[in-house]
Amino acid sequence: MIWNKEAECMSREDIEELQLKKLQKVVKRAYDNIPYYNKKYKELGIHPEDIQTLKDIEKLPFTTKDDLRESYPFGMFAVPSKEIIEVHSSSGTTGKPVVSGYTQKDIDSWGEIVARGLTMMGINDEDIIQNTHGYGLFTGGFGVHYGAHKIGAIVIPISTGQSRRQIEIMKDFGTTVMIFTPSYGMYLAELAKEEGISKEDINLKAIGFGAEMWTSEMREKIEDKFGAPAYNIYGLTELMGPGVAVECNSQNGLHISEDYFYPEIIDPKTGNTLPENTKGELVLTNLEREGMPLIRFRTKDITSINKDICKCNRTLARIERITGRSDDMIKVKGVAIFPSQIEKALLKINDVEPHYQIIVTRPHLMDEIEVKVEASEELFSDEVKEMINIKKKIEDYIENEIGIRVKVALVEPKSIPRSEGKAVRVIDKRNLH
Ligand code: DLL
Repeated sequence: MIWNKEAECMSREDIEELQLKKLQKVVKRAYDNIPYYNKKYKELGIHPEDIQTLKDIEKLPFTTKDDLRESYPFGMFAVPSKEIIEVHSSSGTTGKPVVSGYTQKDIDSWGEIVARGLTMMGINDEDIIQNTHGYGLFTGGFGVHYGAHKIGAIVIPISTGQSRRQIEIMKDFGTTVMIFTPSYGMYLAELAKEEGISKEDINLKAIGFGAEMWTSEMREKIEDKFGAPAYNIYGLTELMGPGVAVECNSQNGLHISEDYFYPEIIDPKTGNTLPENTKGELVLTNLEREGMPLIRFRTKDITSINKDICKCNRTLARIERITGRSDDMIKVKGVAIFPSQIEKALLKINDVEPHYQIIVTRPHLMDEIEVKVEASEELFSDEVKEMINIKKKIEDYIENEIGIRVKVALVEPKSIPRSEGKAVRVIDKRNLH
């Protein structure tokens, strides 16, 4: 099933024609109504009429999270506040949070893109969706909720937390779809095991997961523990929330709703646009947004774009699973490290759980990194000798993945704090910001 065949299966030519029209309109709207864009474009001598082709977007400057912070809270709104009916805000691990404002039309658009995504995962009006994303300033809860309503499914707005209750409800209500962050999914799987509930006791058809980075090994574990395929949901508060891009049942990239967002990939260092199928930083432009249209927003997320027609017949371009951030890289001894690489190494080892934390310190002007990893119950009750062997093995595997040796500390099972939203993987104690 395709939710909106007309929009999701257009020819490339038609998509581009539509995008150009929308781009011209949105640039003019931003220029006329948002002081930030007006000032910036005037300073650079840019006028909305300069956009004659899609490529002309490259003439426009980028918008960054810092620009949004400077306009905190409502400075980027393009409409009078009486037209804004809802606001959300990012979790903001660094600095002031970013606020996003929506008009009624924006909320409808949001429902539409999530409805497309849920349909891609094979979900329909017969399904029961347990939405564990937080309902609040975080976009996850409400975004999925609007989409679920649009397709007419039953949504259980349980939100995050009450974790044992989540398991009970899954079983009692006959949940067919779970929506969670990968780290919360892993936690729920662990609790289900404790409660003696197996995947056969529940009847899941699909899992929608996103909001944080994960590895393909993590997906395999989740699919195995819950006995259902898991589909990737991508989004960000600034542009809308979940649903900007969603994976279809081919599980081979996430379809981006190109009639709502114009995607580009740039070299994060030079800002130059990169060709299709090349990895770089994703830059997004809102094509439809009324409340807060952003133009060339630097997401810092590393991915690539593929415009081939998908097996599912959708023509909407696909972005590859996000594999890193152009800014969360930890540099230790000059080596760039991504948490996902450490995760990958850990998932290859049986005696540890994929619950980990990376602690970065700078004790003597030199960066040091320690990876805390939870031992499995079995290993923990074993002899010290066995623990030492495993610790060495983990150090070897990580070294193999990232090229340098890091200290590993095996910690007690369940001692690393569980997250209900995004896991805190890196604790940077260097005070570099
Ligand atoms: O995390 C929106 C969302 C909610 C997406 C629920 C999916 C499900 P923010 O809190 O603003 O919004 O965080 C956005 O999270 O720039 C990425 O770095 C990361 N992110 C989001 N989805 C994925 C994903 C929501 N599927 C930031 N894979 C983004 C990897 C993701 N990273």
